[in-house]
This record gives sequence, structure tokens and C-alpha cells, in this order.
Amino acid sequence: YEQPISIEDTFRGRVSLDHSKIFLGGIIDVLPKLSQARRIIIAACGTSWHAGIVGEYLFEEFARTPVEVEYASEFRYRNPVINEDDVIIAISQSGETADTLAAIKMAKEQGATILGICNVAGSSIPRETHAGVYTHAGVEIGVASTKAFTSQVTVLTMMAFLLGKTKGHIKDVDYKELIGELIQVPDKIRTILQSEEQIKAIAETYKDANNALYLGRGYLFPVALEGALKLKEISYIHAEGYPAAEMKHGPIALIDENMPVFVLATKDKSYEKIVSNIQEVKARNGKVIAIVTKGDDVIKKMADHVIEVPDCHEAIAPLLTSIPLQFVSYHIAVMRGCNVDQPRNLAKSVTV
Ligand code: F1P
Repeated sequence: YEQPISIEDTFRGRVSLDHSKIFLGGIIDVLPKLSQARRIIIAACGTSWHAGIVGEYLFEEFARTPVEVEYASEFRYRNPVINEDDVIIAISQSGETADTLAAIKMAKEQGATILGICNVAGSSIPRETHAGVYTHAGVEIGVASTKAFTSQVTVLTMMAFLLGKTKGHIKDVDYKELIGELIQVPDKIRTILQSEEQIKAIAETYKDANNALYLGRGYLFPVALEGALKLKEISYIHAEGYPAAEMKHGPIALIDENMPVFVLATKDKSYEKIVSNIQEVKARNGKVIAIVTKGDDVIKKMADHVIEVPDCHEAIAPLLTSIPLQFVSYHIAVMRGCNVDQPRNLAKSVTV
């Protein structure tokens, strides 16, 4: 419920009133270095890693900079090739995650430029970085990251637009339009939050499921991963997120009448393909819960349930579509009697 405000706070002072400029003071000195980077490596864990994949899609599309997204918990232990013209972006809500901290220390020793996207000012990761942009999500009480995730994606979106503009890949007119789209996100989330009763009914239907599948394409693939993680973390239901196009390479074998399949199906350039994926699930009697663009009557006729989100640019869709998935997980967890704020076995910052 706080997400419209945490995103507005993350925008504050960083977007001009006429929507023509983005100003990220924390990275202004390294913007030339970032513009010339041969590649960006994003290192993070858990939900922050999912934000990193959204970042990869954004940076490659708008700034045309190659991006690799690494689990910091793997990256730190292998022997990756790192160059002085690489920029590493560490994403961490707490700023204390031991794996992410170790990954950036290693990359720093090898001469890379290190940036941070963190929520907690003065925490260990920002202290190790050369520059960075704080998210302004405020204190996150629940262990499972929710508003921190959407604030991280907000910062990554601003950075990708700014970098794309700086590198000359985004024209002035498009820049203003993209910023205009981004700035509408808090109000659009307020609209989505009004679907609570409908989301509770969906949660009631699937609260006893043993498994769930989450599918998305393009910008919505990382949202599928994040949707599955939220369900796992707080309701202890086994869930898998997949790129929808991978379904036929394995997960389709799991689909039967007991399998709820959450499909991220808003209007974008993969829309026709995602409609085919829904048909494939329905042909195997799977239960489809589709997140769709408001007014989509085509998917409404095919899916068992639809949750509508307002129309938006496809690059903005992760910020909107992740909300109903968080919401469903929350209500399922409450109905199963789980402690939503403090799930078993999880810690807010993993410092060892
Ligand atoms: C990373 C993370 C969170 C997750 C849980 C454990 O934390 O995996 O995404 O929700 O709290 O840690 P951070 O590096 O973003 O603080």
C-alpha cells in the first residue's frame, strides 16, 4: 500500500516538473564513465537480482549498453573477467548483503567502477561504491522485499532513460514521453490497489495449491520470477517463474487441472505470443490467472481469472504488474496462517 508514496519519494527532486529532465545527482560525476562503459555487470541477490534483470532489459533497449546480471553469491566465488571499462551496479535493499558486498570488493580490486542502488543510507555497500543512487523506499518491515523492489526498478528505469538520452539513443521528444509514462506509475498503482476484494477471492481459490507457475515474456519475465519468489517466501507454496516461451521446453509437463498458472499478459509486442501460451495452458486444463491491460476482452474469455492493470508503455509494465502478484501472495499467506512479515528461515539482511 505504501508503494505509490515510496515511488514518489524515489522520484522527488530527480524529475523536472515539465518531465523533460532526469537528474540523478549521485551518479552525475560518473555519467561519462557509464556512457563509455563497454558493459554493465549487475550484481545482486534475491529480489534485488530480479530488479537487475529488469535493468538489463532497460539498459540494453534504451542505452544499447551490453549488460550481464550476476547472482552476487556466485559471482564472488568464480573467477570472472572484469575490465577497467566495466561498470558494476550492486543492487541491495539493506546495503548489507554479504555476497553483494564481497562481489563489489572483488570487482573494485580489478579496477571496475562500482555503483550502488541501495535503500539504507550509510550501509556497507554504498560505502564501498564510487557513486550511486539511493532508493527512497523507507523502512521495509517485511522480510520479503516489496516496495524496495519497485523503488529499485524505478531507479533502474530512470538510469536507463538518462543513459539512453546521454548516449543519443533517445530523442528529446521520446525522452519526455517516457518520463511522462514513468511519472504516472504511482497513480496507476493506486488504481490497482482498489482490486483488493477481487484479489482476495483469487487467493481463496488457490490457497491450498501445492505448486504454482508464473509466466512472462520480455520485461515481464523477471516479474514472473519475482511473483514466484514472493509466493515461495511468504506462503511456502512451491512456485516457479519461467519465460513463457520456455514453457514448451519443460514446465508444460507439470500442467494439469491442479496447477494455477499466473500469466503476465499486458499489451506489448509479445501479446499475440502470450495469448498462445494461455491457450496452451488451457488446452491442458491448467488454471490461468492473467494480469492484463484494462479492457482486454480477448484474454478475459480464455482465462479463469483476470486482474486488470492500467495501460502503460511496456518498459513501465514491471512496476504495475508486480503489485497484483505481491498482493495475491500476501493474501494467500494470510489465509494459510503464515507470518507474512517474518517468514520462517529468512532474514532481512543476509550478512554471512
Ligand atoms: C537480498 C535478499 C532479499 C530478500 C530477503 C533476503 O537482500 O535476497 O531480496 O527479500 O530479505 O535478502 P538485499 O541485498 O536486497 O538487502
